[in-house]
Amino acid sequence: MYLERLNQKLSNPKFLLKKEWLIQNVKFKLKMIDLELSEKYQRTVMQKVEHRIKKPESIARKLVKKGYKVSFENASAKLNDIVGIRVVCLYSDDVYKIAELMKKQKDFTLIKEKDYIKNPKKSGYQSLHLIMDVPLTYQTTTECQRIELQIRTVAMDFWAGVDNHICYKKKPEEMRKAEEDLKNYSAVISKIDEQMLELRKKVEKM
Ligand code: 0O2
Repeated sequence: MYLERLNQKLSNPKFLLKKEWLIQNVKFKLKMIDLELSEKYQRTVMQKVEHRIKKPESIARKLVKKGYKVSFENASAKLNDIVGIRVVCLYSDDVYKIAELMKKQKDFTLIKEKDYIKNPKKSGYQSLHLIMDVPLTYQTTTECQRIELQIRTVAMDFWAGVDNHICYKKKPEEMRKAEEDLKNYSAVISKIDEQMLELRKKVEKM
């Protein structure tokens, strides 16, 4: 019944329109950043930008996991990633360039930064997360809406995709070996990212 009520509220047209507006607002900002960086460095910086609105079942699961009652109010107040936007780029230094420019946006407020590149998660997951509040103004009212922006390299994204498929949110015993392997591959990914960056820098000097 809780899930049904949550479902109803999450499929409300006004709710969905606001989320769509929020996504477009952030994507425009990212497009500006991409143009600025591409002009400055004379190469493509963002490889892809994608978004998703978290599904009701996933919201409910996350609320329960965090020890909250399943409700629309708790979802809005307690979860940072009902709207998630992901930017994927080639090189690890681009991740920080994009993040710096996002943090400079006067109308966006940085709530939390999680650097899982400098400090990967136990699983081996690497990505930079910016939790931000974005204002949406309609008539005389401004409402802040939260987003989770994930910025990472193609290699980190590849790793996360495989982890999502094989291990993440699945915890049976037989996954132990796969988890261990994935953790090792995360270190390999890190090394490759470093080498690709060195290679780019070498070529830039030529
Ligand atoms: P989904 O299905 O991608 O939406 P907090 O922000 O501290 O209140 P939260 O949101 O659990 O708590 O923070 P965390 O750990 O930073 O995770 C945020 C998101 O990062 C996750 O959202 C995943 O998208 C991604 N993530 C985190 N850890 C891993 C990991 O080990 N492997 C993979 N593949 N992705 C990870 P959701 O809601 O868990 O999942």
